[in-house]
Amino acid sequence: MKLYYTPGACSLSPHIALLEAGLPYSLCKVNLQDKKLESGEDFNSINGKGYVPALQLDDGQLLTEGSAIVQYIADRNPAAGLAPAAGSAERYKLQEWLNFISTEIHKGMGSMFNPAQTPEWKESVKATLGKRLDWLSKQIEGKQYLLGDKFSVADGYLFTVLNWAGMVKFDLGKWPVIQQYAARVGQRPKVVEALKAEGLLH
Ligand SMILES: N[C@@H](CCC(=O)N[C@@H](CS)C(=O)NCC(=O)O)C(=O)O
Repeated sequence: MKLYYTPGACSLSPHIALLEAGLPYSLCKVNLQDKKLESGEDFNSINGKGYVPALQLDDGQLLTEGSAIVQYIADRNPAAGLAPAAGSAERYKLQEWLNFISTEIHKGMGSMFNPAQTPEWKESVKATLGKRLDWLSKQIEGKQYLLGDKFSVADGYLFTVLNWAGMVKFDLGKWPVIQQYAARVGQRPKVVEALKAEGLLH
């Protein structure tokens, strides 16, 4: 498998999943400014959506959308326990989490990187994110991970988007439970390995 990624972007989530799953993979860096690979090749010609993550499967197919990609990775090595079995009630809970992270956290947090965002727009995004984090904090309280005691691909994804808070000056201080959760996930050896590989930790 080959993961098209950009350091620190949401592609960190499948990068973490690949390491946690212990699967062989290679990385291919994408410059999101000019949509070029390091080879100079046009990324748009590989993924017409023009965004990361994208995972090239061993049969050559391209899989996009982070939530689908991390489930694909988890299912390649069920023994790693990164996702409940497909079809189980727990698997739908995982999908519920992935969708929540994608639409309610990722997109709001990600919008704050947009230089065209007006101060009013930013305030409105922060207010909505605040409501989501109020709720999220109550869900995480007393738990190690989103699904309970076991780390899943949803944790790698949530960690990835919470990790942007500092970069976009969104203070998580109001949610100590979420800060402790992010620190817990961030200490996992495979998460540290992914951060180092992307040049985000030294
Ligand atoms: N719907 C996609 C969104 C992925 C996404 O937002 N990727 C960002 C980086 S975090 C990106 O590549 N943005 C560049 C662009 O849209 O041109 C997913 O869930 O995987």
